[in-house]
Amino acid sequence: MRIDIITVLPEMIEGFFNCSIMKRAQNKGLAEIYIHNLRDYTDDKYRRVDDYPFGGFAGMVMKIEPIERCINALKAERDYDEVIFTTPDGEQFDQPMANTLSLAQNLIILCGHFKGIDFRIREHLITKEVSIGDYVLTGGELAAAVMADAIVRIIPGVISDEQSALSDSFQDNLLAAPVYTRPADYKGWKVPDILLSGHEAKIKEWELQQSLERTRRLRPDLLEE
Ligand code: 6GU
Repeated sequence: MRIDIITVLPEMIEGFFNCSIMKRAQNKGLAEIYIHNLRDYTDDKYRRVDDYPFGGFAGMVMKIEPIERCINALKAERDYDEVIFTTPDGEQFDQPMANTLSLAQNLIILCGHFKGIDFRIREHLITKEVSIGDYVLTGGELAAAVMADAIVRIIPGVISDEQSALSDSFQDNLLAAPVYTRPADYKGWKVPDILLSGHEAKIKEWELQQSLERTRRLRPDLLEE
C-alpha cells in the first residue's frame, strides 16, 4: 500500500518512517510512504501556507490553494481510497479503523495545523476526518505517524511472526498476557512456574486467563462490547 502524508513539518516525522519496522516494511516493498512539504505547492515567493481568518478570530488558518494543488497532483497519478484529515474533532482512531484502512491501496493523510484549515477543504477534498484521542496536539504530524504505524504494521509480512500482530492487545478485545524472558529467577523475582512447565495446552489456558483477568481489571469497557 501507499501512504502520502502532506505536512508543513516533514522533518518532524521523516526520521520516524526511517526507523525499525516502518523502514523494513518499505525496504521489503510492502509499504510506500511519501512525505510532501506543503510549502512546495505554494506559488508566492514567501511560500505562504496560512492566512488570517475571516471574521477576526485569533490565530491563522491554512489556505486552500497549496493543499488543493498537492492533493490534485497526487490524484492525477492514481486513485485514492481515502483523503484523511487529522483533527481533534474527527472520528476516534482505533484498531478496527486501522484494520479497515490497512486494506486500502492508496491513502492521503493531510496533517492539520495552526488554528485550523479553511473549512471548504474539509467539505470538498477530505473524505475522512480522524482524531487519535481526546487531547489536543500542536499539529497533526504525530497523529499521522501513529495512524500510519498502526496501519502498516498489520500488512501481512510486515511483522515477521504474523501471529504476533494478530495476538496483540486490542486485536481481539483482550489485553495481552504478561511475557517473560531469562533469567527465570532474577534476585528472587520469579517467572510463573507454568511457563517453565513445557505444557503447551496449560500455558495457552493460563495466557487466556491472564488476558481475561487483566482486561476485567484494567479495561472492563472492552468486555462490554
Ligand atoms: Cl488528529 N490532531 C491534533 N492537532 N490533536 C489531536 C489529534 C489530531 N488527535 C488527538 N489530538
